[in-house]
Amino acid sequence: MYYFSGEINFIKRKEVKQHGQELITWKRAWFVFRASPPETVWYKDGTSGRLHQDRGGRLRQGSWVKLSYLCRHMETQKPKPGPLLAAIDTPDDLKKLREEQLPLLATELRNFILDVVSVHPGHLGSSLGVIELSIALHYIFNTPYDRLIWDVGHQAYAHKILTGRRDVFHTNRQQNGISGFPARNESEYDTFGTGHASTSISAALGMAAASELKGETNRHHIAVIGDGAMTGGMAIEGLNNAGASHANLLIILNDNDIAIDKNTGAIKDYLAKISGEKQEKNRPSGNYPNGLKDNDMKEAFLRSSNLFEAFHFSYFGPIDGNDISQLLTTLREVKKIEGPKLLHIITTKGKGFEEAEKKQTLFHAPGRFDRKTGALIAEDPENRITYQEVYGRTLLELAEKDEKIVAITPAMPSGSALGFMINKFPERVFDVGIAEQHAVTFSAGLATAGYVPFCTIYSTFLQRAYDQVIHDVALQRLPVVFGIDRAGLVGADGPTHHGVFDLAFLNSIPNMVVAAPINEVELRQLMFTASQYKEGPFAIRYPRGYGFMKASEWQQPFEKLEIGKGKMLKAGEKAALVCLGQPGNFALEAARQLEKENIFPAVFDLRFLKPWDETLLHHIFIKYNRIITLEDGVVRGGLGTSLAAFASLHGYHNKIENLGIPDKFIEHGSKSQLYKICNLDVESIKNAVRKLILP
Ligand SMILES: Cc1ncc(C[n+]2csc(CCOP(=O)(O)OP(=O)(O)O)c2C)c(N)n1
Repeated sequence: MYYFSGEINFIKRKEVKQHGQELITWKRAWFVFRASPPETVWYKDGTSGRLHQDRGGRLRQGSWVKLSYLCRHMETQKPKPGPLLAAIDTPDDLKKLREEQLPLLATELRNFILDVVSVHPGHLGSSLGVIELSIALHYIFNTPYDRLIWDVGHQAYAHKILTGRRDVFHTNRQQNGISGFPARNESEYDTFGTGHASTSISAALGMAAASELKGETNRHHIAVIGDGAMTGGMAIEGLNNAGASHANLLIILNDNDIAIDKNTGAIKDYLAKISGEKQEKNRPSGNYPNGLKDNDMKEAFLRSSNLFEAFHFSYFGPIDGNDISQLLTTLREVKKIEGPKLLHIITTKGKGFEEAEKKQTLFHAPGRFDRKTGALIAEDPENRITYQEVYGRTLLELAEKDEKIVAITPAMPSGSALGFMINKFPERVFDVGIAEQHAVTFSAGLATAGYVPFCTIYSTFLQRAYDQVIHDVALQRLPVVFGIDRAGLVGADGPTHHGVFDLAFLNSIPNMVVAAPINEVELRQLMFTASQYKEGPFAIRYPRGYGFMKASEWQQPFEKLEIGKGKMLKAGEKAALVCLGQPGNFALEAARQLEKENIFPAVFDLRFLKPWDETLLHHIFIKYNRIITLEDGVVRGGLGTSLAAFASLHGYHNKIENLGIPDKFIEHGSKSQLYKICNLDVESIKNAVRKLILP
């Protein structure tokens, strides 16, 4: 059985020829090769080929892939675990190790994670920081009977490797591979699916309440939550609820003093204070174990925290969370204590890899990097620029012209490229913590006072703030600009992070403008247009990563766009491709390629879902008998079903096909793989047009 899976880098431009004919040229190709041949090989330009396996199990040349070239790279893909780790398939195997062996196991785990993540990109620093904790928890507790929940879940790699996924860990975040986050359908050890922050306390409390109802008094429920996630509203709601209960709940506060970027807010300051100051030794109250032995442990147990005790939690710590023996001793004692309790541990994000410790933000999710030096291996952008950078740079330009422009981010300043504005106008950028609901209402407050807030939130996290968008912004027609980052399919982060619902959920809110740029210039023009719009909220959703234009082309002079106006991108006949946002580029390419088959679909870009261009829509329905809609969002409630409703309302009987995200959750994989699954890739669009047009 082969488990090859990963990425090949072609250092030089390479041409593969067959029968003297050039079939494909690339600089870089991705491949996925798993169990049963033949498997599809995907290339960056969206084309695919096939690999074959001969009877002896050796790969041989497929129709046009140069095998010797591929094999050389593929054989390096599967990492080898150290001897202790190689023997651990479940936590029962872990428990067979002696305590003295655990630090060595931690080293092996660290090396293994680094070997894999340096080649198959994923989250890194957070997992490196909790390796000792992961070992200690599975060593002391009886998982999966005892419930362990990882908040956000991006730090759960060691947990995954220790719970049966070592041999598939190198498939992490790839299509058909394991998820980058805990997922209930992947393992019984993943008791709760995570990806979004601050949910672990509520989920663990719910499980603890269920155990109480069932009389399972010996069952433990453990939520591991970072200092960043602890600032989220849900975490505080969970604390509030749990503190008034008798739940057998242990919260482990993993305090590494950083979120993705610098952590912000008063809780952060408070944690720093209680971590640093000499604590008073006489705790006023609490139910403490008697068997405390060494001085360190006594210290840990005798400390106090006003904040968590105000929530009726027994507070322990802070202790060194990268010290296995301290963790083991403390967890053994804490385990004996009933009711809600919180253990505060201090860890180092990126622990054990120098570059990751030094550059913690960069190594949160670094992409590919040199395993030895930590040097990042830059993606080859082919002289392109990301939408995020266009957004960040444009926002700065706008802010330079208008002092009322401010930016808001819920803990994602780097991800959303707000650094440009932070450098120049730090006082006009508000990082409000992992607090999307608050971010939206806070923006609404700024708007009431005449400011022009660019509330910049990833599409997937805006889901959290739906009521705030409706109640605090749209209902009051407050001119908040929503910069909806990473809209559409995001790729390897998978279903917890795909930004595919925003079109549908914003579409139904009155007073909203909802726009999606087809390219980088249009993003810029929409931002300019939105900055001058005073009638209510204006949402601009743009995709993750590189766009379609050359890096030198995006910075066009500002131009105000007519709100609600779409445009024709390509004239045609019989069929019309009606697009919203970046899928317009795929539609254009499909239409160009179809010309060779004498099929000439027209291509339209609506640009605005709301208000949309009714005049243009009537024109399309009258002129083109067959219509295909394309959107990088769920069809239900988005462009697709809205257009069908429009047809029905106006008595049109055109044949309509809707391409977009179907009514199911889309797994992780590369963006091009996922587009294909959703029939949004060029080939699928061509097929849809052929099917609709040909008799
Ligand atoms: C609701 C939500 N908002 C934003 C994010 C993006 N995000 C992922 S990890 C992270 C930082 C988490 O910090 P912390 O809890 O301290 O964990 P650490 O990475 O430091 O281990 C953020 C903001 C998210 N996952 N969910």
